Amino acid sequence: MPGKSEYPVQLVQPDGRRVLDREHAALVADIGPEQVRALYEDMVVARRIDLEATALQRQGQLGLWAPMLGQEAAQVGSAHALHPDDYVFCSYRETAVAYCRGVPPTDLTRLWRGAAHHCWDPHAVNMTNPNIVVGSQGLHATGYAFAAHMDGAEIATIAYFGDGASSQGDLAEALGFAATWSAPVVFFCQNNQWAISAPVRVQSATPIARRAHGYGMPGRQVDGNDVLAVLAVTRQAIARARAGGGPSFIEALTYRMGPHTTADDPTRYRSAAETEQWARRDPIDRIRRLLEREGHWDDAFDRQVAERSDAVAAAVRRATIDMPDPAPSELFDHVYTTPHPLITEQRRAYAEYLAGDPGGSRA
Ligand SMILES: Cc1ncc(C[n+]2csc(CCOP(=O)(O)OP(=O)(O)O)c2C)c(N)n1
Repeated sequence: MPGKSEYPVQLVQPDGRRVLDREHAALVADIGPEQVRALYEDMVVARRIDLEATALQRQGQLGLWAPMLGQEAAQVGSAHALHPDDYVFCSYRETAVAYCRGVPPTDLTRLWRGAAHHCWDPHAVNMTNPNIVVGSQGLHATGYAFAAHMDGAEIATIAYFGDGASSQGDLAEALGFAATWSAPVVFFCQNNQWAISAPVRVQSATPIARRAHGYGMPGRQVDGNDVLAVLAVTRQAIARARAGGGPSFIEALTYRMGPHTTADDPTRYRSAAETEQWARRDPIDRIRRLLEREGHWDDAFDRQVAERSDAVAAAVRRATIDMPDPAPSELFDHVYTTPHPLITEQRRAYAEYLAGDPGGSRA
């Protein structure tokens, strides 16, 4: 039997009823109806951006997209726990986190169109760009956090990664270092049950959060489709890190409702029954039910959120399609910070090739 502290923290049930958990409810005591509506709105807008980007890929406007459909509460809840001076180290799926950090929605698709080297300016929002190297962001977050700690800066970092990434050596190194050196980092695992076609049961024989204890840091599971519960546990972990208490580990139990990326077909490896079961725990429906039950839902609000989502999605679509194609030679601009003879030669040869003389004078 797991002890009480091993049950996933939950504050709102799928039907919208509150859970009696005074300890964690106290961490979000300041979140009244207006703030719940704001969390709801962020989840709806982020989902709309995500669906628009998926459609843009299907229409040939993006090379690839990694949908976060179903993971809105894990991302919006945790992002709202962060301070502006905290630093986010993400994977490739944190669209809702980026939106909550203040990334202009029109920047979110830039990299995925294959027409820019980055999506947004990381320094403007204290959040790295999409990172494809699975698990590496744990090391980056730990290094930044440790440096901040040595500088005496009272900030935290947060590393977002998936259940599959928890099997990477990079993560093990990051957890070990962060714990022994008390680095102010929060390891935020979105356990969305799948790493492409590999189910979570092949990643870990115990709940992933329990592994944190072996490294010497608190680890806690949370219902990742419950935005208030995620906000509560992330606030606790961020406060601990900022106060010098060291790292923590959060495992948010959620579900990737869509494909791994637009290049994937999940019907090849998982059942419709499983997906339907998780659809009944939809994070957005849950907060709508809470607002309805507690008398804070009305048609005007519903309309206002829908109109805002449509406007943001239209702006994302326009900006994506209007993105200018870069000059082919830009490919060589960011390889080294200073000129390099090999790159200079490659740039010259490529320009020659494009000019229709692939062999050039050496042919
Ligand atoms: C170091 C490394 N190994 C393998 C891959 C290929 N790869 C891309 S995504 C992925 C699965 C990651 O799953 P998970 O960490 O659970 O995150 P999710 O995609 O579910 O958000 C893999 C193996 C990679 N990008 N980087």
